[in-house]
Amino acid sequence: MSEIELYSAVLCPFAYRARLTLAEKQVPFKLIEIDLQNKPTNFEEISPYGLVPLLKHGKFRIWESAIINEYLEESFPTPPLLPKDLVQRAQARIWINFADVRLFAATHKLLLTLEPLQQAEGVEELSKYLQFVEQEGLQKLSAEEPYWLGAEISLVDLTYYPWFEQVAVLEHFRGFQFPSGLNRLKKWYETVANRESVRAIAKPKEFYLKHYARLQSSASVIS
Ligand SMILES: N[C@@H](CCC(=O)N[C@@H](CS)C(=O)NCC(=O)O)C(=O)O
Repeated sequence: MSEIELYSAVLCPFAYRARLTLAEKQVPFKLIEIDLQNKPTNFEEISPYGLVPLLKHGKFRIWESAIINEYLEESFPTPPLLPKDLVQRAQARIWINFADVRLFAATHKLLLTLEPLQQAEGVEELSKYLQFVEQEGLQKLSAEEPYWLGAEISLVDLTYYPWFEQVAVLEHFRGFQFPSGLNRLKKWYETVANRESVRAIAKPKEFYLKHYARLQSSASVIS
């Protein structure tokens, strides 16, 4: 039996982060797919918040995707997915935090509303965050290099990538338009999308649109 188990859901961008980290580190693990519309009755005994991802390592349980990824980084240090330099490490954490408290939080809010004015505000907020990512993040940290922090892939790339893979859902169901001119961001996306770890599990736009068809007439979150 595999020592590591990951409770996951195919549509969950947070679980996707952990899957990518495990793949990049080539850590073997057992994937346990949870149907979030129909969770096992005892799921909260396994995952205290009732959420995926949940990582089991032997008898220990870790939850919250950003913390799971840091745990994996510390438990399986090769290849490193955080810079050694302390300032760069802090920068990596700033961007991982930005993903959670700004980009993913605004996305959550947008998916939870059917009200046109609130949708327009949500769309505006997301555009602002993407512009900030382009100018403050990628342009300054890695203008000429492939990944977010420079030459090497890091947890920052793996944290953001799943959001971009699902952006068609926001475009189709919530009227989001990817801001024009974010050329560094587009190039970054193509680079990460080409990683073997991503190609092994990436899903096409049609997959997400089909599975989120309910968003047409209901307010929901990515799950
Ligand atoms: N902050 C959490 C978010 C996890 C999360 O929201 N997971 C969603 C799926 S994407 C979930 O399990 N939803 C089930 C529910 O709300 O009942 C993380 O980063 O791990």
